[in-house]
Amino acid sequence: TGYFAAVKIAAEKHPRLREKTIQYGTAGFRTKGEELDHVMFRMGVLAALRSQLKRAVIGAMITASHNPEEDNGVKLVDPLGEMLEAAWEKLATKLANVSDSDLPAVLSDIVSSCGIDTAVPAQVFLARDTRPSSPSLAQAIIDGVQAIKGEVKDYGILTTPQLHFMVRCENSQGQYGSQTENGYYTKLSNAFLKLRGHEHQNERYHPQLRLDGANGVGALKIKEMQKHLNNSLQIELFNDGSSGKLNYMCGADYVKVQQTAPNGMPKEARVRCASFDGDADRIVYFYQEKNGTFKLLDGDKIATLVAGYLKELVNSSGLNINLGLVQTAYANGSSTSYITNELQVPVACVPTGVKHLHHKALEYDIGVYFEANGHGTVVFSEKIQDMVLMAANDSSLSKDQEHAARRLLWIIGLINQTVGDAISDLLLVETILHSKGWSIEDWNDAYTDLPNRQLKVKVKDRTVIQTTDAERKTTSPKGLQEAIDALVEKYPDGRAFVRPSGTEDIVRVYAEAETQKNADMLAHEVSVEVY
Ligand code: 16G
Ligand code: ZN
Repeated sequence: TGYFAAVKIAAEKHPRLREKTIQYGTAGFRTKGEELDHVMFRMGVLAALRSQLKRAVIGAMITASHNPEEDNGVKLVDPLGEMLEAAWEKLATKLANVSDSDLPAVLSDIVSSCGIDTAVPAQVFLARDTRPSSPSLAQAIIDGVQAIKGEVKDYGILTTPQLHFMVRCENSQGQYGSQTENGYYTKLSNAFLKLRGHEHQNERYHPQLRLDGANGVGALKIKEMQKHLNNSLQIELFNDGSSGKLNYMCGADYVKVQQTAPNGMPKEARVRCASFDGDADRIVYFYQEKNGTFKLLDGDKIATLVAGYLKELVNSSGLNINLGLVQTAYANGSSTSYITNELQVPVACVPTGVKHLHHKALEYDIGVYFEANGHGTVVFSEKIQDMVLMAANDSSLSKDQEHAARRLLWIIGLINQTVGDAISDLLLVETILHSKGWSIEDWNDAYTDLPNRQLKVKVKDRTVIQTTDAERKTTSPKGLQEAIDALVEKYPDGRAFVRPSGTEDIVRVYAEAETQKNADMLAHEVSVEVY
């Protein structure tokens, strides 16, 4: 048909020049920017087809998150702002790797097997982070969408979560907010300012924060957000992209993995600091003690702060709401006991990867999820959002109940429920610390992380390692789990697991124990078993 002829012609502009296969993994496609032109074109086509299938706008985000500046990648965003459905990850992988001459046949196959009506108008929302290779890759996506007569709305530079937000707004007919950058800042800042009230300082909370922007898009966008905050929060920005290189010795991943402060920031004791990753979907906090010791407050610390605060509000509101927290095996054992025993919030554990956490969190009325690396958010069921809205305006409730319901309502407005969002999470953490009158030290003192160690082991074939119980136990090779159990047994508060990485050709080992020395020894001993 003419339709596929158009694709064929366009493919001549974006030919597949490399034989190397590439996979749509947990974070979309990701590799060197120069290897991605044909992949982008084909993802433009695929996004348009998915838009026709769903009769909704689909998003395409060009980013490689915390990877080096030379890398790039693309992720597609589903209608409600979620990550792409797993079955389509497979289609994406197939489409990206076929030869140019087989392209029309594979597309034909997708159209017929999914039952896509190609007469339906297609619309794709497109955005990119600040990488130099992104503008030309964006053009390849546009060519892909247009090759099958779809329409593109190109937002230019946005954070990943901002694009997810736009897609959700558009597909929920304005119920979620307005699908513009200004709509995003307005929705979040309105909620933030209401939650903050008039006193910006509260006991040991001070409204000054130092932020590492990873020299990326988050730095640009937090400056925009700040214009809407009326000075209620004073963010001093470092690594704002004006001179440094994206993610180079800075950013949330660097800070978390290296357990150290980023370059380019003053080292001053007891100052509250935060760090975004390259596309602003992760955040970690940190500070330095008086004696110079570096203290990291990662996704687990954020999760416990958020779940604890929401629990207080739910209790005060008197509403019947079930609240739960979702973690992965990497969550520090202390965080899990603290949240279970002290905060009395149920905890679920799922395999690594945002989609598993998000999916599980939807099972609760209010589901909080965070990975230790700083990616996370909160999701609220429709039923609970309606219930909170009613209660916030119900004058028959006690003053305290109504007040708590109103704060819950504003918190719902402050959160980007589609995906982890560093800007939204920052405003949420600042709101809770302000409300409690806490310094960052008060927050950190809630519980003490168990010392832990992560190691990478290179093996011949990592697929021989198979796991169960949310990756906490191995089922293959035979005898490995028994060996790990025997090692763990030797150490007080010991815990260890191994899993094949989803992003690198290695096996990851995690161990925690009462002392750093023991955690290190346990990790080492377990990796010897794996090898
Ligand atoms: C991806 C995941 C991240 C996970 C990481 C684990 C998304 C959007 N990203 O980056 O959540 O923590 O993979 O990597 O799901 P690993 O399998 O190499 O340990
Ligand atoms: Zn990211």
